Amino acid sequence: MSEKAMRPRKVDPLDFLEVDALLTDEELLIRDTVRQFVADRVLPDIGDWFEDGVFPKELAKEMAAMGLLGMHLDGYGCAGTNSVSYGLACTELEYGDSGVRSFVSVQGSLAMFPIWAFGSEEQKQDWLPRMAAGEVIGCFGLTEADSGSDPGSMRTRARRDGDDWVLNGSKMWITSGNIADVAVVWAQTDEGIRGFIVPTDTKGFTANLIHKKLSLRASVTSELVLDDVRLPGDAVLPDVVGLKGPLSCLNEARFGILFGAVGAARACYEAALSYAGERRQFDVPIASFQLTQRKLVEMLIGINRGMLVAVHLGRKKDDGTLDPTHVSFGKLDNVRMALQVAREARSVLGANGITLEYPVVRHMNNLESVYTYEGTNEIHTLILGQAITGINAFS
Ligand code: TGC
Ligand code: FAD
Repeated sequence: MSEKAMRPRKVDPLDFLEVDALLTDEELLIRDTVRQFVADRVLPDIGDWFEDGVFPKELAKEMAAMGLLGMHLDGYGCAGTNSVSYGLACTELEYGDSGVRSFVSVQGSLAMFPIWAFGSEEQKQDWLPRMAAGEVIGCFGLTEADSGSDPGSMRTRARRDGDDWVLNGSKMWITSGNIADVAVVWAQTDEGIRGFIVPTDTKGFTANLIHKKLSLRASVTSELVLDDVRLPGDAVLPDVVGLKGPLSCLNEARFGILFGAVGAARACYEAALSYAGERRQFDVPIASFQLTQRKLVEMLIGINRGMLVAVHLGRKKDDGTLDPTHVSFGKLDNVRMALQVAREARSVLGANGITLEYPVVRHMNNLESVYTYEGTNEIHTLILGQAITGINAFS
């Protein structure tokens, strides 16, 4: 066995464990392309978009042109990249803002994926190319005002009327609801929960914007109301019945989030590291205080650990060995880590940490939503608890 002596080397504070070395040239190229897009098109204006509470819809077509919508799906105009590349794109987008990553997650993983996985060939041909091109924007209606963590208790109902379906009910907290051209809506039927493709200009469909959010402000969040929405028989997704339909979509979106959260954390860490080197108190940079160094080191460890977990889970997804409980592990730990990093970074920036001049408080507030949506921290804890004990502790 040959042994190589370990020699001190210069480390990169921004890629401490050299996770980049685990990525292929193609993955790095995709990552760097999205990073440049975020630097050019998101970072200069995101503070204003957040303050004004707007998602700039024109970004949709630009991201489509880069192949980011339905990026990991094959065929139908989708880019068909591997899962690691999709994850890395999410990391870079969320470095910009969770709202931008949310838009891409919802479009690709929650609106396109169910059509791609459970739709008829006609539905796929009809919707997916236009959605990949950013011409049609989608949203995903699962949550209701009284059914969040427990979507199986949903009350939205679809009933047969001749060949048609008629939908009644409402959905709450729906990302992109007011800008969507099509909603994938999950509803109770006599056969169990089913998914419906609902063009948003259908009579009886309304989207109401949710105001006064202090988180994900650069993202559209809506209530959807379905009042006798009549759809043709072929609006139903034919290939899935039951809660496993929407839960399968969540696996995809949660996978993007476990990568994305590392990007938000990295933005906060970089801001804190740079600020700590420049800001002086007691005649020295605040980075020279042991207490500040400890904060920065905890951030460094969390981010590098999170990226290693993400790449490992991405490789498992690509080789077909990823289980939904692995995704829960990553979503739970990486989002929790990112929120801790954001809060620590906020304290390093002192008073400056509360303004939109820096990215930190924006990410911190956004991550409160990311912590809650796509399965709360508690729900993922119980999914993992059930996986290792065999005991269901949900009720
Ligand atoms: P349970 O009885 O355990 O399962 C019902 C059926 O589903 C199957 N299943 C899954 N299938 C695929 N993937 C998974 N991860 C699955 N987990 C379970 C299961 O095998 C069963 O199939 P079958 O054939 O026997 O019928 O279901 P439950 O009612 O006890 O619920 C389990 C629980 C609590 C884990 C689940 O409901 C849950 O994950 N709740 C959290 C809800 C949630 O995450 N909502 C997210 C809404 S979308 C959103 O937030 C978008 S944010 C925007 C953005 O992403 O940016
Ligand atoms: P609840 O389920 O009421 O939970 C409240 C608290 O109780 C939480 O701490 C929770 O962890 C805890 N709790 C619940 N059950 C248990 C249990 N069994 N054991 C222990 N603790 C428990 N939904 C969509 O369908 N589509 C979207 O596009 C979408 N976008 C969103 C965008 C934003 C900005 C936000 C904030 C939410 C979005 N959601 C969306 C909804 C999101 O998925 C839900 O908010 C989430 O699933 C939690 O549901 P809830 O808010 O009703 O909380």
